[in-house]
Amino acid sequence: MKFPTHNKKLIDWVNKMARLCQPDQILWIDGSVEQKKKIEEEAIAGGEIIPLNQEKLPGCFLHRTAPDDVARTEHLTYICTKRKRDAGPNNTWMPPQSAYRKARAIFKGAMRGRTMYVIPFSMGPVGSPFSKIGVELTDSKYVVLNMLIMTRAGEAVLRQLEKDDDFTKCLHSKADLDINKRLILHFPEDNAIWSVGSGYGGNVLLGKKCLSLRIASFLGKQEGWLAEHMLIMGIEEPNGHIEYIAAAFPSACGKTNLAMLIPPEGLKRKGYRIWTVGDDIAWMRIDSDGSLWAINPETGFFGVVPGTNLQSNPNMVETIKKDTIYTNVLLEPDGTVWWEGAEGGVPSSGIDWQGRPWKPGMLDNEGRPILGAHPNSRFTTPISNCPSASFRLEQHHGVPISAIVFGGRRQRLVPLVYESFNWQHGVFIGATIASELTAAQFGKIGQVRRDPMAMLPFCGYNMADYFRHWLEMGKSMQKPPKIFQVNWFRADEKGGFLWPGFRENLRILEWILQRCDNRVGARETPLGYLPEIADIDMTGLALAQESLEKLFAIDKKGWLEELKGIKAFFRQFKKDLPAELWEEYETLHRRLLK
Ligand code: GTP
Ligand code: SPV
Ligand code: MN
Repeated sequence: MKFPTHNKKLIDWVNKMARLCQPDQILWIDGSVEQKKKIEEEAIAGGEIIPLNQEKLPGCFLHRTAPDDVARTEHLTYICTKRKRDAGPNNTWMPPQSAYRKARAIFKGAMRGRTMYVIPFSMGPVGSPFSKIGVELTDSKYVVLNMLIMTRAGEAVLRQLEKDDDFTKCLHSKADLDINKRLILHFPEDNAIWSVGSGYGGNVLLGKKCLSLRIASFLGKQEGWLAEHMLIMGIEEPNGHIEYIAAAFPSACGKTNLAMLIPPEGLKRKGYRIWTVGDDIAWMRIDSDGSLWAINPETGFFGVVPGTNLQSNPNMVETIKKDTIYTNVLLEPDGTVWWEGAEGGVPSSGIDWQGRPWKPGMLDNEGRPILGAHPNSRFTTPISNCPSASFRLEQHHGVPISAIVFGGRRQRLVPLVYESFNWQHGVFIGATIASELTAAQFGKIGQVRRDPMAMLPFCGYNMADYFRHWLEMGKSMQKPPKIFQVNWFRADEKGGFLWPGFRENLRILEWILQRCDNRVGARETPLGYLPEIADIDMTGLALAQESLEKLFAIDKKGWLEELKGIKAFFRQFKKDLPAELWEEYETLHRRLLK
């Protein structure tokens, strides 16, 4: 066949993988509108996607995954380094040899009767010093259509590969979507990813978590930069000045919602405006000015659908009206879609996310309501359609970061916001955040687990080395960003949220920015700097004084308990854990006992 590239490494690899998977044909994705249309038509004909009402939702489609393939399967996700030590205690490890052998048996002939698509893609603007190139081979049209939204894919990337033949080799096949033959394998030392047996987002859009976090974090350690599970947003102040922050929260803990918030009524008079750079991944490097700069390597949002409405996220409601692929939501009779927590009323009937007739109030065998949309149903939508999209998305050097924010979902203990004493203490805070599990990962919802920097499922190497890398990055900067922790999810005794969250979170971001340029004081506590309640602008928010006090209360006994969990977590790393983190642990312990 004729190849649209001269890159011999690429041609040889495509041929080799085709011999393994045995597709009927190979098609190179060029990024053209015509080719995309053709693939859409074929995907419709084959039932892989359902076109939605094109008058109300132009360019939108619905896709349903298998009922056991609706979230990332962390227990089937492996880091395959030669030495087990290099994957660390928090990753599931398999030696590369046996991983390749196991997977090869599943990939063998898996694409028979199918087309193998070759998707050349760039994470980050093509040609930027931040960017990395990948090539994904897949037998899924759904993956192709999603990758065209989430990444810069096609011709321009192939041209870039003529100059520089370094790329991440990404192989994916749905095979027979059997959970017992599902493997998501990362080979950081070979710059390769093999994923088989799944059709769900994070498992198969290999540019996302697999390349941009697991492989990229490994590369970042070697090359001196950071790949993080963070949103990036710009906050424009009334004088026109824009400050950028990056924030890491675990899956389904509010990154997308925060990244594009609209200021609350009470703060409108101040004239703030939010610019969205990214909602999930940040690549950050130290630029020639000695400060930290970030890009979002993606071009789309793969966001949680349920709960998206005009109250929670008006910018997203606008964004997903066109050019959007919906996965696992309810189909209404008029060809539109619905989900729990959508705008407007509940439809009187529809087809649920599993393709079954649905009516409100239906119960399953155990008497629980049958949901119209899966709790982890998702939309894939271009950032360029978002009304708050930053004008700096294509800039090759990204945006300068003033503050780094860590957060989790904690009903108790963690205050609404506090600031670290310094970078090292900030790294300790990031390394010890914990969160309650959500529907974004298989597991028991609500259970608290430690999720350092929200990277537990995404760090492609030993987390002890990752912490050391964070400490070193801080030393290499002239003016490192300040580090904060937030918790939007603190609850009262009945489990109700004490803080209204969503757009009201801007009030906390305002305090954070004021701290960044020393415009406001703070209270020194054992945990770090806490705000004086009076310094947070509460105009237009009727929050009982009692709730406010609870939001900032420090439960010393509770924290001493928490330290036990932290100790157990740190101990897993044995001698590899940087001494600085034990030092922070000890000083926090002492401060709490005082
Ligand atoms: P991933 O895409 O999985 O990485 O998730 P994410 O971090 O982008 O989470 P997202 O913004 O999609 O929010 C997930 C859930 O958290 C939604 O159901 C929201 O309703 C809820 N949520 C977001 N922000 C807030 C908040 O400030 N307060 C409360 N109580 N809930 C929130
Ligand atoms: C997450 O789970 O953090 C996501 C969704 O952003 S997925 O791409 O499936 O990982
Ligand atoms: Mn995420």
